[in-house]
Amino acid sequence: MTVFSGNGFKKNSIHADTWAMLEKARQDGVETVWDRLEQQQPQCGYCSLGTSCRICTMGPCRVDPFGDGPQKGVCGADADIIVARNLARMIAAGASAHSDHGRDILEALYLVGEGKTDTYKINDPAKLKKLAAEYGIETKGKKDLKIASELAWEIMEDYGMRREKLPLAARAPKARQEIWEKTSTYPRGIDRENVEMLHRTTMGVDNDWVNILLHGVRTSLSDGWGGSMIATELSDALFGLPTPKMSSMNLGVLKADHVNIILHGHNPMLSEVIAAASQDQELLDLAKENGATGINLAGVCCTGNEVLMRRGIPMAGNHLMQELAIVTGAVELMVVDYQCIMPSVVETAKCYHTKVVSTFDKAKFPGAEHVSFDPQHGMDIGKKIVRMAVENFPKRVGAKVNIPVESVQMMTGFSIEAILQALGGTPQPLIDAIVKGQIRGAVGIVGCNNPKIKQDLGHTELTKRLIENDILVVVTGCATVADGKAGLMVPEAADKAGPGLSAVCKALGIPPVLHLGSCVDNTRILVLAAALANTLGVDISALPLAGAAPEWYSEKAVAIGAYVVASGIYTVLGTTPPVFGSPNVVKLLTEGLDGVFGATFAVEPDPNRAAVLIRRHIEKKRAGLNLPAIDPDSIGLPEAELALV
Ligand code: BF8
Ligand code: SF4
Repeated sequence: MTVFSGNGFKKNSIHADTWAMLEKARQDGVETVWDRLEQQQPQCGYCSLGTSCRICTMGPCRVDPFGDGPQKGVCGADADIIVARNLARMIAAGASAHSDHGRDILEALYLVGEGKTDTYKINDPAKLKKLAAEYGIETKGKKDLKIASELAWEIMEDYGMRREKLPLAARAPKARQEIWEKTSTYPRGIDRENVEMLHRTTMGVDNDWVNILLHGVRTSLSDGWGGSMIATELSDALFGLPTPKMSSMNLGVLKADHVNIILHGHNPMLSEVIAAASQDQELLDLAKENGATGINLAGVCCTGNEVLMRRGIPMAGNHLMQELAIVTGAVELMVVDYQCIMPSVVETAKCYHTKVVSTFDKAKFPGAEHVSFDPQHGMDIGKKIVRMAVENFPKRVGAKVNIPVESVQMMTGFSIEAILQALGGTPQPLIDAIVKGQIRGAVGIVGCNNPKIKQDLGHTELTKRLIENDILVVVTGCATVADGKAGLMVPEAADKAGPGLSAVCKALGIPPVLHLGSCVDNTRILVLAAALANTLGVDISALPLAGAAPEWYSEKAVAIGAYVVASGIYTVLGTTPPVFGSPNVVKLLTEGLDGVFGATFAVEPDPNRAAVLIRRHIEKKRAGLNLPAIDPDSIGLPEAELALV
């Protein structure tokens, strides 16, 4: 097997599997996301600043916020309006993506409850009953399926217009709910907030940029305390509550002698049936007949996170690895559902024997084979797709196969219920450790990869700086793979943490970086924050918590950032949002929100500097709670500065 040193590609990523496969891609004549980013240079300055508008055909318009160019679009919209409208539409798109994913799971729950599918069953009746109680559904004497059907029917109302308040938002502390009420941002129906956002931002409707952004907040909250939370909670009820377990990561999880199937996208409905189908004896026998030792599944992106959390299925990579997984030449089939799937994977697959199979009728990929997914015939569809992979194994070209690294171990499965169980049933031990200062605070590092940033550098450097300063890190989404591959998510990584955090981790046998799941599972962070705040009798904004999205790219990340800040958690972004064309919007996001929501955004591409901002914030919050605190101004920048690209 050729050994690819990856020399020449070390600027693109911190990880050896990426370097090697970028070199192989070059040799195989395959174009990647990094090549296309280069072809796009220079990218449009107006769009980067958020001051271009193509909402109507009097435009497209551009506003020049610095020079002598036009200061208004054809309709008269200025930079503030245009930037606010663009940002609000990003929130609506992201919130819609998460919430529509939640809707698909909800429909599946309804079908299960009505006895219309036997593809899934209720895997966690306790969670189902807890949810039913939150929705005011009597459960005594009722069968699980009946509860499921009634609960699903009730949650469908969350998407409509009868609700004045989303029921799951009642999990937030009272003080937080009062802020939402006062600012008219308490989320009502999920679809309603999203549609109203689109309405308001069409030409000639809401032209008060503050008013637009406030509704952006409401829309994001309908995601965080609505659509995403529904996706997470119902996935737990249907597919099982994640519990701690070991798994592995990077391209080394692909097996040279197995049929390899990559699960890519976000919705676990399909991947759950693929996981079951891959254990089907007939298909395993067929794999053997075709010369393979077995059938191996590996995840990419958030579908990967879902099956990793619940089933311990290993993860081949995060967002920027989707093309490179195919470049190994060892993938028989990549099955995709929706979101974050680059259309380019179909082109990449053409250079190898890999089949790309799309499955959701709302997410088709020209050039891919489409097998329409339907939860009522889930298992047959799952088997059909696994069979396609097995039958494709003999077409593999041995000379093209290159699995460049050994896999790395990591620990996964930290649902909030599992964390509480590890703590003995209550958040009190965690609170005690925070009060004593053994743990200074907790930070959620979330979100994507973006080829504008050296892959995984933002996530891993920030994580290291935080844990070595006794700050517990929880991760979701693509940040998980970055930290997992860097060896930060095994119990032994406690040695890389400061003395306080290290002692807590060793006592509990957990890593200093906990995997909470996929991007819809950021709602687990909200639930944990609410539980801590409610136990202490304070608002979330009083807690020594922060969020960070060091390498974000997606509209979904904008929705997440907005609901996290609107829930009272300070959030640092690593990539620059397209808002800098409006100093007013920037001032509101980075300062003004504090007076209303008790939290703001910050933008800091350098993870070392981001760590300083977060540590200062955490110490300020500690002081506010009268906990032993370090003087924030004494926390200086570390000496080494990093080259980001
Ligand atoms: O929902 S972290 S690149 S995979 S958007 Fe996409 Fe970003 Fe990854 Fe998951 Ni989330
Ligand atoms: Fe131009 Fe106004 Fe139309 Fe936007 S809405 S494209 S700024 S005319």
